[in-house]
Amino acid sequence: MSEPQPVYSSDYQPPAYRVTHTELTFDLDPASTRVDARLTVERHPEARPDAPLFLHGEQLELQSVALDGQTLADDAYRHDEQGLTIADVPASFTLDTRVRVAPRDNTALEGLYQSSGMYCTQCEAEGFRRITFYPDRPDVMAVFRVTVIGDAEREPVLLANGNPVERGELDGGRHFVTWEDPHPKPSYLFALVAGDLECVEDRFTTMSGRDVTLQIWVEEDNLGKTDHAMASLKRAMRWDEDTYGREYDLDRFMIVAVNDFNMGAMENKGLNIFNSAAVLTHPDTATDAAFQQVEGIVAHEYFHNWSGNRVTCRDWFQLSLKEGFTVFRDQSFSADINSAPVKRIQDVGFFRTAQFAEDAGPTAHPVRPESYLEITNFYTLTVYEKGAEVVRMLKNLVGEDAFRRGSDLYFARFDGQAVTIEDFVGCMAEVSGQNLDQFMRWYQQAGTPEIDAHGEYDYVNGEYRLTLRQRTPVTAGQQAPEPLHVPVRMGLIGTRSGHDLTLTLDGEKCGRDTVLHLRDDEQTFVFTDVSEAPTPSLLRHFSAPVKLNFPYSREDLAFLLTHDSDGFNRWEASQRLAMLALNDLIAAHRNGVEKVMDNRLVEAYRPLLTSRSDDKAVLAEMLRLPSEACIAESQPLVDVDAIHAAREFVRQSLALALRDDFMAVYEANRSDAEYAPTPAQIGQRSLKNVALGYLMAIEDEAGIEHCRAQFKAGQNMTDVRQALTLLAHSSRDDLSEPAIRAFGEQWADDPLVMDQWFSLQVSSPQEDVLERVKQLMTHPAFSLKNPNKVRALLGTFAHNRVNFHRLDGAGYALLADAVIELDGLNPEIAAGLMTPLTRWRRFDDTRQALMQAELERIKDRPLSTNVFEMADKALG
Ligand code: B3K
Ligand code: ZN
Repeated sequence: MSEPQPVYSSDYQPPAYRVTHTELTFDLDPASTRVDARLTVERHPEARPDAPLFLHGEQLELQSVALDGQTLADDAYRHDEQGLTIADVPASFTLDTRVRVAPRDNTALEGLYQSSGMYCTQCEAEGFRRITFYPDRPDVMAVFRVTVIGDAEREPVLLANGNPVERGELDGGRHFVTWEDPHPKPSYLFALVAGDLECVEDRFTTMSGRDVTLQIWVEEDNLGKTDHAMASLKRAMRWDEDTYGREYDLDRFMIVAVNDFNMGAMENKGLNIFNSAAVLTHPDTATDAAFQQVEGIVAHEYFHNWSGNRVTCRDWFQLSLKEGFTVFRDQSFSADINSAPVKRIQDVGFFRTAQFAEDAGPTAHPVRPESYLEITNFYTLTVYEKGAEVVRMLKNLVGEDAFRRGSDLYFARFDGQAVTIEDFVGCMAEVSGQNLDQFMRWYQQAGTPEIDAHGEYDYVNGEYRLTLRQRTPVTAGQQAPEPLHVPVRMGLIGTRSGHDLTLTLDGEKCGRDTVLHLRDDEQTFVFTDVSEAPTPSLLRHFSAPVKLNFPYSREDLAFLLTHDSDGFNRWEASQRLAMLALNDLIAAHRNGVEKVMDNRLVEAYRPLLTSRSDDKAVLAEMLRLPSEACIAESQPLVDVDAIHAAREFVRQSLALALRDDFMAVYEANRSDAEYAPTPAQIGQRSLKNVALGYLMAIEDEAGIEHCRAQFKAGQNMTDVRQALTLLAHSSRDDLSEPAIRAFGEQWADDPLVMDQWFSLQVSSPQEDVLERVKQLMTHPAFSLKNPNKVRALLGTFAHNRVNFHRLDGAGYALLADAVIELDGLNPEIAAGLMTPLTRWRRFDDTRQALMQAELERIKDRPLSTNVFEMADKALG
């Protein structure tokens, strides 16, 4: 195979031909599905008359091509690995092609494939070219009419985008349904589903009074697991009307759950296809976290109907135009209907761990990348989550009101078009009158900016001078990063009074909380009329995706932890305080010095445990120590063992010192109330389970009894799974093994619960985990062909810090073997799985050498472009 060629953003050319109408007929068969396509094609008025027509097409068995009804001879076109080129075509014409594809053999799960016997599709980004010959690019938008023919018994349900317009019986026990989608769409939004499915139906009346049918299609056994997704969908539809003025635009909205799916879900027009893990819930089988995830993903895909479908991307470099904006929209939705501070704390906690790591590694790229080998590798935390942070900053910069006017303008002006990030930001600049040119660098520069801050209080003049200095690290392809426009939300808290002080900046009063605009490398902000020495509360709500350094003392942090009026920053203070203690212990471990617990952390925790705060979820987050991965991000070089030892030491010291308080919290927060995924209940369970975790860290006898009882009698999966995880991770086999066995037997027939069973076993800190992974790979419920299983078992293991990074390299070898094998089946999942190996430069010499060797072993194989690109970048 020839070496894959990069695609560059700067090479963009508008399409020479557009397709106005696309008519497809699928005659379904597992081994040989016939796909007939009739495209109505027009040459772009500005294209050269001799421009050839190019249609993408991969892994298609071509049977015939006809232009305006005339079958083309073999020498009238060229057919190669990439597609079909016809040199000589008129200005407008129809093109008929017939191809065959084999859904049964499609293990990559891109294009048309089979999952648990049903047919389904995944076309974003470039899967449609595995279905038929087509200009498979988002800036070609057509109206689709689709006929699906299947076996009336095996596939009683035949779905595609839009509305059904015709159906009927055919010979040989076959039947068909024809669907029409009136909204022009790019090929990546095409979808088809066929199988033996049942549906749960509901209705929604839109703000203009239109009646919409809502359907969730599932396998019969799962009919009892759709309530929460349906309720979430209706909430999301209402929220988008209230918050963005966006109304749904078809007569029906369908969701289908499939078991084999590469990611969470896909926003195909009117026919969203979901990983069953992202739609099915039941209190007995899904945790609170899963309920919240389903709510967020259902909303996310629904919101794409406007941010993505009605207004789409000109090319795949603009991916964050739809993804960053839609993640921001789903985060805002979840914050609005749940606890807003907790949502922000959880999102930021994840972001700073995972996206910061990506931004600091060899696969770092800007929110809008400039080149790629394989676009599938760019559905990243940077494009999605950092992209969402950039939209959040925009909103903070232009203000709530202008942001809404800007989004209204964007949707109105570009409805039905394929556009760029400039078009979006341009609307915000236009309505707000602000110059956002410098802001655009957020889309162009990779790497996490660092801000060093320091402040000085001048008693005599009542002035506080805050100096902020920013720098963005050099990353591949970006040697001289330029200063960014950074919104820094902040307040000053009077150290004596404990209250937010009124701020006066440049002679202007600006309330008790303001946004500083940092634009230069270094800027000093002078606050006047500062009546008492303040402690600054900086980067409130994490107002920019940066690392902020401020020389806070432990006393400052203990003070902020109780007095900051911003709930997010109270949590932030708890994490910073814990980090100071952890850093001392990491150093002690490395230097072989005896570890001593920082009593100030204990004293900061004590009042939290007795507080009557009604936001139990925030409290739970404050009591949770930073994860090992999060701690690792703050270290210049990752010392896996020292981090683990330090964190365990802090956990156990806190548990010993505050044992009775943790026990009291645990006991006070048990409840017999019927399960509901409400913020209040979720917060209470979360706090109770954090307390149980501390008790189990010291294997407290009464704690163990509580844990066993909770496992046996738990009223919901949240409690059962938490108890099981604690038992499974304990050092005592008599606690772990019987519980693991009982749970595995009880849930053997439920694939989503078995995913949890795989995952909780291999996230254990105990030493036998690698052997367990190997053994579980042979378990009948495991399959390398199912992405959820791969993520649950191998993905979880690769994030198990102590066990994946074993000093003998066996963890790395196991992952590399899996990547190689999986690459032959599903390149997208294989490439994602190898991410932890790409971070090799962050570790000690021994581990670096071992990881590098595995990457080289991978790279020496014949590979998919996906895995090649990852290995090449990692080693490059
Ligand atoms: N847009 C899809 C992602 C498709 C990824 C394809 N490899 C899901 C989402 O972001 O909503
Ligand atoms: Zn999305």
